[in-house]
Amino acid sequence: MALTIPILRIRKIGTTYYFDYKANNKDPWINAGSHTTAGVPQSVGVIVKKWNYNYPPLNFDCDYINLHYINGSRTSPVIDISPAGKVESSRVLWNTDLPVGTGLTVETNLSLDGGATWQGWQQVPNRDEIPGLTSGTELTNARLMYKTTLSATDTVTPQLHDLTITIMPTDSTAPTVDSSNPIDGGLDVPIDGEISVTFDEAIFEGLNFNEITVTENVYNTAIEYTYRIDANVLEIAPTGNLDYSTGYTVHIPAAAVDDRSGNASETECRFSFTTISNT
Ligand SMILES: [Ca+2]
Repeated sequence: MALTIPILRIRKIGTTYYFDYKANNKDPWINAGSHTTAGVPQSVGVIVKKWNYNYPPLNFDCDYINLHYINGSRTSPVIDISPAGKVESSRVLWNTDLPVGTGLTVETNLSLDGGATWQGWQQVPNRDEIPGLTSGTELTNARLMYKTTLSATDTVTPQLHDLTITIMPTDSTAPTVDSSNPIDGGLDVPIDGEISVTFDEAIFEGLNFNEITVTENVYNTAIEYTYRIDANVLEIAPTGNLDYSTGYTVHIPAAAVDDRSGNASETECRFSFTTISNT
C-alpha cells in the first residue's frame, strides 16, 4: 500500500471541525470526517492511509487520520459498504492507549438505502458485531458511518491508534478441486500410498459423498478404502495395497462435498494414475 502525504484542510463551523484532504492540488477535496469539541484539538495528525479494500473479506482500515485531542467525538465520512454483497459476519476492532481517567466509545450508524435514512447511532463493544450487520443482511445499497468519542482528563490524552471494520460476505461459491495426488496421468505411483484431493476451501461430506469411487481400470473393480477429511483435503486410503503396474481411476461426483456454507460441489472430478512396476 502506497503511503501518500496529502493536503489537509480544516474547516470550523460552531464547535465542529471538518477535515478534508486530497492527494494533489488539482483533485477535489475528500471528506475525512469531523471532530466536535468544546475546546480546540490539541494537534491533528496527517492522513497516512487510504481506504484499504480487500475482497473477500471486505476489510477496510479506517486509520487514515489520526487525532490527538482533548474531549470530543469524531465522525467518519460515509463509507460505501455495498461491495460486501451479503453479510456473513462483521466485526469492529480497535487499539487504544487509554490512561487512567480516560475513555473511548465507538458507535456505528447504518443506512440500507444509500444514506437517505439512517438507523441511528449504536454503541459497539470492541471486537463485536456491527449493529444491524447481522448474518444475511443484504448490502446492495448500504452505507456505514462510525463515531469515536474520547474523554480525557486535563493532563492525559487518550489515543485511538487504529480502527478496523471487517465485513465477511456470504459464501455462495461452490468448492472446486485444486489438485490431486497422484496427479491425473501419474506414473510409478506407490502401491501403499494414500490418495489426496485438495479443494480450494474447507469441505464437508455432501449428498453424494458415498458415491466417491476408486476403481481398477481394466475390470472396473471398486477398491475398498477408508477416508478422512482434513480442512480442504480429502484423504483416501485404500484398505489393502494396490496391484503393481495397474491403472486406477478416482471419481468424485458432483455434490460429493459441501463447503462451510452448504454450497455443494458442482462439477465432477475424475483422475487416473498407474502404479509402479514390481521390478
Ligand atoms: Ca465456497
